[in-house]
Amino acid sequence: MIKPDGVRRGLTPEILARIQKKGYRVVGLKQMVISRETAEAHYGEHKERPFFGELVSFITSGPVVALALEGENAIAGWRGMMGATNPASAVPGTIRADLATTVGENVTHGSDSPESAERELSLFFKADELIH
Ligand code: D4T
Repeated sequence: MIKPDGVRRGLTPEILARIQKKGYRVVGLKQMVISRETAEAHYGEHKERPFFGELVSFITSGPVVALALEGENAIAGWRGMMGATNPASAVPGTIRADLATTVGENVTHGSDSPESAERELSLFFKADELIH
């Protein structure tokens, strides 16, 4: 997902270009504003964390671009392309190192397991919206 900061800053084409150059297939792509209810479901695992409220406010603060990517080792590979959650610790060349400065607004999100990918994709896409 390209988060609202990334979309607001006009970084969508830059991020899509990185995905294309890497070689992942974009099987779903949708710009949308996430409802509070969907945001709370999406970030359910962080419910007890002190930053949960801010996280939900931020992710619903403007349009995001939801992406469904396919490719060999796409989950680990995309997380590698994003870099560490905190841009200050991210390795140069990663999206967060190159394009972000704060942990709260770190441009992109990626599912961290096949189970979370399945859960998250079903929050944002209907089955017939994906091209396989
Ligand atoms: P996401 O889920 O956005 O891909 O991020 P990560 O998988 O890299 O990181 P995470 O789950 O630990 O955090 C989710 C989300 O919360 C924001 N965040 C995180 C924050 O605002 N303050 C914090 O202290 C932390 C740890 C950033 C990403």
